[in-house]
Amino acid sequence: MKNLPLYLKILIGMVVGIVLGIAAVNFGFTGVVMDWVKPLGDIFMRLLKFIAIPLVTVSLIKGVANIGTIQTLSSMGLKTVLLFVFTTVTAIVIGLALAHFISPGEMVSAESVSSMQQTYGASISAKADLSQALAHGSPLQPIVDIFPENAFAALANNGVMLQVIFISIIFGISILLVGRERCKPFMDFIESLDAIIMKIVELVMAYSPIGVLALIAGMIVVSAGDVSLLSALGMYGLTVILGLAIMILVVYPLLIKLFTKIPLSDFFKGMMPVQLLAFSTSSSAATLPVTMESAIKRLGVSEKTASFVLPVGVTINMEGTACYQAIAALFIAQVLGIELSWLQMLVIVGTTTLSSIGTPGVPGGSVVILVMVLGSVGIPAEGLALIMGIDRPLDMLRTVVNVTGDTTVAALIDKK
Ligand code: DAS
Repeated sequence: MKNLPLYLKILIGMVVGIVLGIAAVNFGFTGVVMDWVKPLGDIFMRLLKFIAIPLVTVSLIKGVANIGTIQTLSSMGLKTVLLFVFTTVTAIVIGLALAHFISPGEMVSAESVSSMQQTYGASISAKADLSQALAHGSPLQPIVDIFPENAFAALANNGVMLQVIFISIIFGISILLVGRERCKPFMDFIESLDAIIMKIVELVMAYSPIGVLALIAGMIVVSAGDVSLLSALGMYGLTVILGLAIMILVVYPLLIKLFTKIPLSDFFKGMMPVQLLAFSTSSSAATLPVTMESAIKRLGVSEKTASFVLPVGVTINMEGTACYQAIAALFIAQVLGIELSWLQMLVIVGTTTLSSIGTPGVPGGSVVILVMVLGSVGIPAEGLALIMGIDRPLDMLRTVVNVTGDTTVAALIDKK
């Protein structure tokens, strides 16, 4: 068991949690699960929330500051960042639309949804905050609320994720304007803090099999053994796969067809080895050497463009991850019975675009960042336990989309 890969341990934890929850409901020891098992899941949620704000802050400051060290002000740099944002927002809109129309989370029975709401305190407060702000403040109140009155209070107070994002971005932009040289001591500090936080994420993820087991067992008991949760989870997985497939089979080929001279057959053939490696490693960073070689040798992208666009893409461009995070956020809201307003959907587009800039390419990185996306619209992060069990196969697929997106943008910049 010790040598099993983490994702398998999480999957086993999820299965054991489901069996334990169903057994507790059928054999009458739900109290034991709620008193002695569920708290282990609460600890896991606290650990994720504890590390989310430092991770978001450091990875966004780094992400924004690093954009500036790669001649963003050059025309290629600016075009590259704009194309990354365009393709990332496209992926998120596709994800939100699919999750909205398929509504995988609404397969959960109404009784389960209401009991989940009571237990997990579905903080509809976010919606209330937004509607209260709209009711009492000006329509721009939610925008005003993004600006912190006190940076330290904002970083300390878990609930104002949008203010944390604002602080991180304004810091990153200011580092660009002051100049990296003058900020070197601070950036060295940020780099080492980043390494420490990554290690903490690793330690937190080491506890995740227990955490997921405990959270899932608690959810099954709370929903009185209602297994519609599982069919909802299956439909969620299919929704993510559909969103990723649209990116790979429609969006990228369309962009290649419309704006480059690369024959689609060459594009698909050229991407095959890259996609296979991305699928098997689940890491865009590990795939980068093959992505570079394929872009240059098989797709005819110039070395100058490939060696600029692709390393940046691996760092700040993750369309597969962005599409998945949008679907996951909506799915969890649906399971917890939270109706999201269009304004909150817009906030998800914004935070998911930013989170995909800051998502570290470490196992579980996108799960911790998802805490930020959920937090930005007040969705309780407990729902993460539901999706973590099947995260690995979806991670493999979204990494394939990430590397294909990077290559497509490189080809567009090169106009080959
Ligand atoms: N595995 C990440 C990557 O390397 C994607 C993710 O975690 O969502 O692209």
